[in-house]
Amino acid sequence: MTKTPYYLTTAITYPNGVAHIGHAYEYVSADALARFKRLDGFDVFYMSGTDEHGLKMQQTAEKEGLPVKELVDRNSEAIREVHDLVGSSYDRFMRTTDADHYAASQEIWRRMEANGDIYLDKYTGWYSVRDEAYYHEDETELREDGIRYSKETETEVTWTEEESYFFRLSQYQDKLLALYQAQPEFAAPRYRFNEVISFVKSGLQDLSISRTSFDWGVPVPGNEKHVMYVWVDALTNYLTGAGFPDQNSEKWRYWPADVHIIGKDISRFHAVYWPAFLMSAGIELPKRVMIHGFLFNNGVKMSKSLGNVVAPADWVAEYGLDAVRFFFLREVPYGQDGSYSHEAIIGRKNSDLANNLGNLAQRSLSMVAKNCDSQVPAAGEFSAADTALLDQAEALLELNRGYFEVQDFHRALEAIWTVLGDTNAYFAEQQPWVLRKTDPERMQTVLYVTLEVLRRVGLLLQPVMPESAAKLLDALGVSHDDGARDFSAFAMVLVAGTSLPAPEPIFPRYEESTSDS
Ligand code: ME8
Repeated sequence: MTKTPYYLTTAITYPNGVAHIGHAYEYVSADALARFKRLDGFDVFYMSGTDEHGLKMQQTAEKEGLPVKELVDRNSEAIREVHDLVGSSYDRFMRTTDADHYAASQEIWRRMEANGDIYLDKYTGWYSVRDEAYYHEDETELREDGIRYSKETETEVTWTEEESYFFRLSQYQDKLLALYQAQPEFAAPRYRFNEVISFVKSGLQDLSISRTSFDWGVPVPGNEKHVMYVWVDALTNYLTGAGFPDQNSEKWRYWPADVHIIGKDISRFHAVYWPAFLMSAGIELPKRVMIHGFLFNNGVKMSKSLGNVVAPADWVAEYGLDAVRFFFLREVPYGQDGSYSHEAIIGRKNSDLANNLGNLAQRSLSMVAKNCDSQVPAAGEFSAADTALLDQAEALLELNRGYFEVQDFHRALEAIWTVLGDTNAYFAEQQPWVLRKTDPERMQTVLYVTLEVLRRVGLLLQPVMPESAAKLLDALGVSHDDGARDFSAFAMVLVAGTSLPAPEPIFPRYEESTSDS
């Protein structure tokens, strides 16, 4: 049976610096979705990468005294290392300096031009290099320091006057509004999508899409004095990944993308400019743009000047990778802004992971080791309580599918932890340690039910905590073969008599170090 293609992307990170914890958040959330879909039998293509052109990159290189290609090579590699560090299982790491990306960008340009949507004129107005974005005068303000800033992003803007190609964005207002009407799920969450819709309703002006004052970009076909505005080539990376313009490429099966995962600061580029470019070029639109929120350090924005920028490697070293991944996806409702603190992370690690899951696994597996000859026990007849719990665990797959489909990661995890809470209550109520003496057969059934719930939980936790979930499944004697670890294994059950390894703690508690150093 051929698998259904599923294409998801993150934003491509600017390699003008290193990737911080906000970037890692984006990679981990996309990765969890990619892993979920793979386990659920889809033909997944998950792409991330780096956005290497534009004035910002050129200026950063000048400041560092490096040729710009050297800067982007170095930083792109460091960003890829952060992906690897956080277990991000990308299928391609796109670099916009890759040769096939030049070809794709020039082709989309030609198609927009052929459609009559590109013309040459002169741009006069404000530009933020930090944001790589144009602003209208009324979107900026002159501050006391004599510098003009973008009101929305608080970045410095500079006056720009140059010959430029323009894209007839103004012609797309009605078409975009019709798209939003026809596809209410085109962007999410709703409140962020509404901001986009208001922006479009307020009127669209043509967009400057080329620059002549520097050359670090993709040359405009037919006029090499110009390089493309960095966002034209950046957005096109999603097509490059799908083999564009070669529609006979085996990669083309992935287009249109199922979801672009991006942060709230770039929703306008993805939900306004991008569909307009694609409509103009006669290319199918992506199905969904999922806009996540920002992570704040104890409620405060991360910034170099405040010295509160967190390196993903520090967190992984301090808390362990899976606890960090779990925290990202459990703590903050996806789409909303969120805050992190040391206390919040160890709260999740100790309460959800060590207590509710780790202890349950450890207690039940130790009893099995001692009293059932280290083998999956045989279940007798199920009581109403047994059946209710097993049914709840079974239902988790459909629930998780629904939540992952709309990137509601915290709800998916919440549902799993509700079942774990009920399983802990069941374990306490059934008292298998008492049954050991009074009714050993019933004890076996209770342990079997507990292990079977843990197996289903272990299967579903693989996308979020790959390493720990694998350990849990190992401890339950789940085979690595025959699809026993993908979601089709929801149709199976644990087999009595399967031998189990000696139980080892899987989710250790975080202990505060007592030294004052
Ligand atoms: O915008 N919390 O690149 P970028 C959560 N190159 N997410 C955050 C964040 C935070 N504190 N800070 C940044 C760009 N992000 C463009 C994208 S796509 C064709 C081009 C997110 O390196 C941000 O919202 O500034 C974006 O989705 C991603 O990190 C890369 O940001």
